[in-house]
Amino acid sequence: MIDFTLTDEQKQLQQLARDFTRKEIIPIAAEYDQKEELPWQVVEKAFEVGLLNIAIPEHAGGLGLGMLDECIIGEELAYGCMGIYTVLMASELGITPILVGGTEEQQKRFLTPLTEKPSLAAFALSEPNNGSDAAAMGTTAVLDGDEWVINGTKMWISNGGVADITVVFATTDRQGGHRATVALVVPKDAPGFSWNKIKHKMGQRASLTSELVFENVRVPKENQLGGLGDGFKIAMKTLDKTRVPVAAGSVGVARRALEESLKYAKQREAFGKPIADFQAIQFKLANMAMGIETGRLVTWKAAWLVDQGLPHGVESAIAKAYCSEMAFDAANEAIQVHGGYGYVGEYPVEKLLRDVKLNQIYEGTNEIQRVVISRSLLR
Ligand code: COS
Repeated sequence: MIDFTLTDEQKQLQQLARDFTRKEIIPIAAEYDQKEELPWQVVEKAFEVGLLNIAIPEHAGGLGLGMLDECIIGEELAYGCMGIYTVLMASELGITPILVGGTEEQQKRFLTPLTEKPSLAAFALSEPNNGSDAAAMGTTAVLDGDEWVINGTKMWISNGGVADITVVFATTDRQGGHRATVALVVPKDAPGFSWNKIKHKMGQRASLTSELVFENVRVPKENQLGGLGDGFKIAMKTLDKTRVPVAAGSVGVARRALEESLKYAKQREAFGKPIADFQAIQFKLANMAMGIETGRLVTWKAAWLVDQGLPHGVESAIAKAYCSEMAFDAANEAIQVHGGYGYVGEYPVEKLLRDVKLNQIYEGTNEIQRVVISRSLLR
């Protein structure tokens, strides 16, 4: 049976996120984009209303919301600002390896504190010289008695440094490939752990992106998720899930692009009538609507598969790649509809394009999504 009806609870979550976006995100989005600063007050308010770290299961003190819930909320938040949404989304990304690879005791130990005060998690896989070939990581973990000692540098880490906990992927043998990888939970205050903010990003400037440096950082063996050699697979299983909220955010950006374009096209006149009366503009609007509708469907389908515990890696890759490209096109066309005004900061559409460009890159480039999809076709 197929049913696209949202439950009453999901409708309430959607309304909550929509109101939150209108009240707390839209009014400050441009300012924090310009300042290149993470608006911590939004994290605090999201915590207050129950929109932060929503995937933490009930046994660890959280709401235990599902992936479809996360996508419904994510579309609304990203409508207001993709960068601010990334702050919250990246925290769910940081939580997910603990859900995928952690024991119930570890989930309680690491995640319950995140339910007690406004706090973020982070996920540290990419490195300065290594992104798509994730198994070839250079950050090392050496066992010394009952402790892991971590050395190396991670790059492009959302919430990096401000997160209370960071899941760090490291290798115990650089020649050992994915079978020598390990996933370790590192607390923010671990001695030897430092970070540097990456500045002058093109977009998503309200989200903090950092380089993380590990110099003989020690964590107890109990902070290891899964077994020795499981690190890479935990990362892959995590990304198979967390690419879906990237797709949902992209749909939110595309919806904003359409709504801004509709508003402008009805009010701007050319040749004696609103530009919305011209088929050249109408077709752009129609194309945006077609992309949003199809994008939301693939996203919700992938989310549903995650929630059902069914295989979802290919569908999440399709949703992530399709939606991020659809949203980039929608933002680009929104600028075209706005003409010169779209190219300057006075209208929000140029920010949509800058922000959503990253959706084609992070959580695996869209080329990597096509690797995942085509490998499954050819298997
Ligand atoms: N779930 C579970 N296991 C998986 C998996 C998945 N999605 N993908 C691969 N594996 C397993 C394989 O089954 C294989 O296991 P065995 O050796 O036991 O048979 C192992 O992991 C290695 O798989 P594979 O050889 O396919 O890995 P590759 O090195 O070829 O890498 C890609 C596969 C390219 C898909 C992977 O490196 C990737 O996703 N890269 C992008 C990383 C990324 O998204 N970075 C963004 C960081 S977050 S901003």
